[in-house]
Amino acid sequence: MSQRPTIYTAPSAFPNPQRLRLFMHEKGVAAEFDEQLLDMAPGGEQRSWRHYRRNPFGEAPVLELADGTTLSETPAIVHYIDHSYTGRKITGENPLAQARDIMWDQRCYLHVLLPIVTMFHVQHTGLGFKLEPTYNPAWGESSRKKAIAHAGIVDTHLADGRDWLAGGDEPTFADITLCTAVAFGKFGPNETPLDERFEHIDAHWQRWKSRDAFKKAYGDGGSGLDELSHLDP
Ligand SMILES: N[C@@H](CCC(=O)N[C@@H](CS)C(=O)NCC(=O)O)C(=O)O
Repeated sequence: MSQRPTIYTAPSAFPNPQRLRLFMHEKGVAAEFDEQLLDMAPGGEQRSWRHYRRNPFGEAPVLELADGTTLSETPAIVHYIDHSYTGRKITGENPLAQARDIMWDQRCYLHVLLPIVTMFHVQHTGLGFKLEPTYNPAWGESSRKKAIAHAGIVDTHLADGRDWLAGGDEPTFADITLCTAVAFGKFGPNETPLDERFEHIDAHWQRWKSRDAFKKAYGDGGSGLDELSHLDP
């Protein structure tokens, strides 16, 4: 067993492992972890009994500590690493900042990213029928409308001149979630480019694209987005 912690992730097109990867580069701790890429599709390694032993929900990302302890759910992994390693607290420096980060993260995750993910899974059969039992285009279209409507609320929040959702000088975890939602909206069949539709979300996306952490996190060339294919990490 490795003496270093391991993160089980996926190519950068997959938004939840990418939330973790972007966080780790923003925190500056990526080099302290071993990273194992799951193939996701078509092999579906994440749906094998080996991975179910790490995470009974069969999803990525997963953190495995050197003693074999496993953690799943991106915010839980992020919370653990943010508080176990030195450096800027990406999830907020004090209780109020942390609460604001959770508030905006929940809004961006539940009301923007998750509906786009749902659309991908039910409208385009996502990772294939081996993994996705449901094909329901109407559900997908409803999810898409939900994501767009709620992105409009996020855009209005960003319109007061702030750079980042919680109002500070640097991005917090909620901004990471919004970034991956924008990227996934632009991915392949999703055709929901929130940056094209919303001025302040576009500015937020452009701000992300100029950050080192973004270039490193998306530098694998696995995002499926042409505009990120020439990143120089
Ligand atoms: N709530 C989980 C969601 C994890 C999740 O949906 N991961 C996706 C990748 S973005 C996955 O593993 N999908 C593969 C599958 O469901 O088979 C988290 O925050 O980590």
